[in-house]
Amino acid sequence: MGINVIDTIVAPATNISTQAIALIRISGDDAFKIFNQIASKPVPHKGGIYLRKLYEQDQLVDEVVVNAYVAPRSFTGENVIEIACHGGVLNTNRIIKLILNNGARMALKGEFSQRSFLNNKINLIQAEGINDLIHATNDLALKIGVDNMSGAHNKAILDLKARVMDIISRIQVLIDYPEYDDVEGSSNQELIDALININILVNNLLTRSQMASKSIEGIKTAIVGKTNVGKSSLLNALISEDKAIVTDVHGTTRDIVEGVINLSGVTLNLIDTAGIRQTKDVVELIGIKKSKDYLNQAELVLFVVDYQQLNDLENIEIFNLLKNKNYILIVNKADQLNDQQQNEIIQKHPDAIFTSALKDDINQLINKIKEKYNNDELLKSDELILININQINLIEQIKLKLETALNNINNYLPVDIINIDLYDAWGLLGELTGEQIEDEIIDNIFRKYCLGK
Ligand SMILES: Nc1nc2c(ncn2[C@@H]2O[C@H](COP(=O)(O)OP(=O)(O)OP(=O)(O)O)[C@@H](O)[C@H]2O)c(=O)[nH]1
Ligand SMILES: [Mg+2]
Repeated sequence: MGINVIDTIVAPATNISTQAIALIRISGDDAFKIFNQIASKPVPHKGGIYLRKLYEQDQLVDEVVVNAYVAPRSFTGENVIEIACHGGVLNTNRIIKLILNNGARMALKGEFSQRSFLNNKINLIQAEGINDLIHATNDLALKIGVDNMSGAHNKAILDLKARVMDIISRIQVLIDYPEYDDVEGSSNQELIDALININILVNNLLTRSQMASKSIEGIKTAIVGKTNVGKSSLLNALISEDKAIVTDVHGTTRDIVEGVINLSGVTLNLIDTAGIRQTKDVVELIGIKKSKDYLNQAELVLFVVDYQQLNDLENIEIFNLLKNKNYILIVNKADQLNDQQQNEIIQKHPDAIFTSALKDDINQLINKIKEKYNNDELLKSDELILININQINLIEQIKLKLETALNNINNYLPVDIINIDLYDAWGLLGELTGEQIEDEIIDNIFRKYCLGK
């Protein structure tokens, strides 16, 4: 069962806080009727902007500006009244309560977008785009959100659907009219070629989407190294915050400290770990064990060393742990090194980069990370990119169905079997845009949105 879309709903579209103006949105058949019950003078049943006083019985509540939209010409496709009222917490809540008392129901999270979708104002990719836009934490997420919200790439999915349907119908002709075995475009080779082309498109979509999704969700990054080399200082410099405790005592960090850094095309989820060294301190040992666990789990390791002990036994042990890992070797405390010392290091470790966490000099590191996760292509891409887990799951399933179809056709399986997988792929494409999708799934998708959205 889907949500009840007959009710007229209300919700704040801005945070409820002390602010100049708050926005309250009413949507549904009775939007005008309900508003007019509390307004000094009715808002006429036509679009426009109106200044009105609101009353509770005879008592003045607020003076507000109203944006009125008549169905279907609104975001939700329903009658909509948007009230810009004065933004105090008490005031906003009082007006919402007044509207509730006059017959509206509180909207569920994301219900405005859901109604917009159900009324065919936007498709699911656009709805997800709006949500991505609101929650964007880096430029890439923002770009994808805007693109998808605007429907700029809807055509990509429609085009894929059309291509799959085209093959389905060519095969259907072969099934229905076996005597016409020379229908144009229906030879085995022609069907195979067409399918290969679709597979390439779907593969590219999946690769782009997975890369973008990973860069937005965040790369699991562990800051690892011996004690006192400046790991915690580096975390603080990266996130521009004094989050981790820094002292000149070896073994300062015992438990992990987390931080996030958003670069334009990539987000890193950072973990500062306890320095690795020989110790008898039980608490510290637990911390060191954790450090090694995080090192193993990390997708990127920032391996911090200082010049003096670069090649000692403990660092060699860490180098060994990093053998098959993606890591950056960071020589910190570079402010204490002269050019000759830096050159010596570069000769032995050409990939080493130099930082001074103390002086906030971490440019080399930032550039290295940007280089590693170069998402310029994605940032400039004018192709469809999808970043939500459920969307990426769907693309993976579509890919599998299309690959099965291609294998089957290559192995000369009967054409009606091939069409089963193609139909599945076509249906799954429809789920991406929300055409073929169950009410309950729709409900789940929209409940993760903000209230008032
Ligand atoms: N000169 C200089 N000192 C630094 C630099 N980075 C950190 N330090 C100092 O080195 C000492 C240790 O720094 P931390 O950041 O606590 O080192 P850590 O690697 O987290 O140490 P543990 O938590 O004990 O493993 C502190 O006194 C810092 O001020 C740097 O770039 N240059
Ligand atoms: Mg530390």
